[in-house]
Order: sequence, then structure tokens, then C-alpha cells
Amino acid sequence: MVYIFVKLSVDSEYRRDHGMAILEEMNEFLQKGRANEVKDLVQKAIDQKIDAKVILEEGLMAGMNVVGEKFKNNQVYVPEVLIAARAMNAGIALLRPLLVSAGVKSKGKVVLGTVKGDLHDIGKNLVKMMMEGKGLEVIDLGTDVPADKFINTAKEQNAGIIACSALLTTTMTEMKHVVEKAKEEGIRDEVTIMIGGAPVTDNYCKSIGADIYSPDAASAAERAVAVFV
Ligand code: B1M
Repeated sequence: MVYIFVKLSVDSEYRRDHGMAILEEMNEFLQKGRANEVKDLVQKAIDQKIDAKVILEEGLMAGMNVVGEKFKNNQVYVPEVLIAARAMNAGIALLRPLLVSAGVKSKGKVVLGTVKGDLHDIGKNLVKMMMEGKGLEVIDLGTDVPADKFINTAKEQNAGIIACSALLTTTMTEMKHVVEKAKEEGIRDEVTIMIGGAPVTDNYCKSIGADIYSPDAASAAERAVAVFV
């Protein structure tokens, strides 16, 4: 009995330590933009039954945060950041089926995009993945999306939600134009406007008259589903 208990705790400790080592290695390779190694390690982590959310947050996003800090301090430049982003996307592609539960009937329509002037799309793509995982239909307008395009698409497609992502303090102001344009076009009462992205806050959301701020992709998907209930 004691033997089994000791063996089980040693095994689970081994798995935990080994799992942490994989995530640390993943983080390091992501910083170097080594997409193949990142992919292999994500697969290894999946095989070891490490939770997909933990792989995403503690392996991939942790590595990307280091890249972001170095970028800010001019220790790395745009090409390095791009290859790190490519490695991150390669890892996320393997996690997708685990983060998204397939075959769920559409619960509502969302028009999603990164606002005008902004080309960051990794966070936006995660929001899309999580929303689809919750059974929402997402019309992805991509990046650099002007306010008009959000509004016209929402009208044409009869969407219940417009979801805007921004990663730059200089482009988040574009979200205000989306709210204003929705008013001008007479659809403000029919559409819920959701916003998010690293520089965005709840106070900012309130100040521009948008409806929902979410700090991460998972909570954005939860709040979006609640809109259609
Ligand atoms: Co840029 N970049 N970048 N960049 N980049 C940041 C954002 C920056 C913080 C880096 C830094 O200085 N530390 C900084 C912004 C500073 C600021 O405005 N405060 C910055 C800058 C300055 C720039 C350029 C201006 C650099 C230059 O050219 N001089 C330039 C701008 C180009 C443009 O957009 N016009 C630029 C370019 C780039 C690349 C093209 C090289 C590349 C983007 C590649 C791509 O997206 N395909 C890039 C990258 C990769 C970054 C960092 C390193 C990583 C961003 C990322 O993907 N994070 C970033 C530093 C950092 O964030 N650590 C940086 C991972 C992603 C999962 O997180 O997108 O925050 P995030 O998404 C989160 C949440 O925010 C939330 O959910 C996700 C997590 O679950 N979320 C939402 C996102 N959208 C949401 C919407 C919602 C709800 C939640 O509801 C609708």
C-alpha cells in the first residue's frame, strides 16, 4: 500500500517536473523562432496530457512575452518577432482541436477583426478559435479593418456582435469610431460591441461606450455566448 502511494506520487512528480521542462524548452525555442521544435514539443506536451490551456499560456504565450519585452528594449527586431510569431502559430495549430470542441451548432453570429492600422492577429485568432469552440459563427475580417467594414458586414450578415481587437495604443482609439459608426448607421441598439487586446481596459471600454471588455480569449468567448442566451 505504502509502496503504491510512494510510486504514484513519485510518478506524478516526475510527470509534473518533466511537463514543466517541456514548457520551458518550448518557451526557449519559441523565442528563437524554431517552429519545428516548438511543434514537436507541443505534440509531446499533448501526448503527456498537459492541459491545452497550460501549454498555450505557460509554454507559448510565456515565450512570446519574453520576445515582447526584448522587442520593447530593442534587443530584437521585427524579423525575429515575426519568426517567433510563426513558431507560435505552428504550436497553436496543434492545440486548436483541443481548444475547440467540434461540431457545435451555431448559437449566434460575430463579426471579428483587428482594427484599422493594426496588423497583430495572434490574439484575434485565439478569440476566433475560442468563440467557434463555444458554437458561435465567426466572420473573420482579418487585420487593419476600418470601422465602416465592421458596420457594413454586421448589417449585411445580421450579426449580433462586433468584436474588435487592438494591440497598439495608437490603434485602440479606432474602436471609438466603430461605436460612433454603429450609432450613425442606426444599428447601435441591435449590436453588442466587444473589445479587447493588450492595451485595452474596462475603463476604456466604458469611456467609448462599447459594451463588453474581456481580458483574454476564453472570457471573450464566454461573454459572447451569454449575449445570445
Ligand atoms: Co508588435 N507590438 N508591433 N508586432 N508585438 C507589441 C503589441 C508591443 C507591446 C511590443 C512592445 O513594445 N513591447 C508594441 C505596442 C506598444 C504599444 O502600443 N503600447 C508593439 C509595436 C510597437 C509594434 C510596431 C509599431 C513595431 C514597429 O514597427 N516599430 C509594429 C506595428 C505594426 C502594425 O500593427 N501596424 C509591430 C509589429 C509586430 C509584428 C508584425 C512584428 C508582430 C505581429 C505578428 C502577428 O500578429 N501576426 C508583432 C508581435 C508578435 C508583437 C508582440 C511581441 C506579441 C503580440 C502577440 O501576438 N501576443 C507584442 C508584445 C506582447 O504582447 N508581449 C507586440 C500573444 C497574443 C496571444 O496576445 O494579442 O495580447 P494578445 O491577445 C490576448 C489578449 O490581449 C486578448 O486575448 C489574447 C489572450 O487570450 N485579446 C482579446 C486580444 N484581442 C482580443 C479581443 C477581445 C478580447 C480579448 O474581444 C474582442
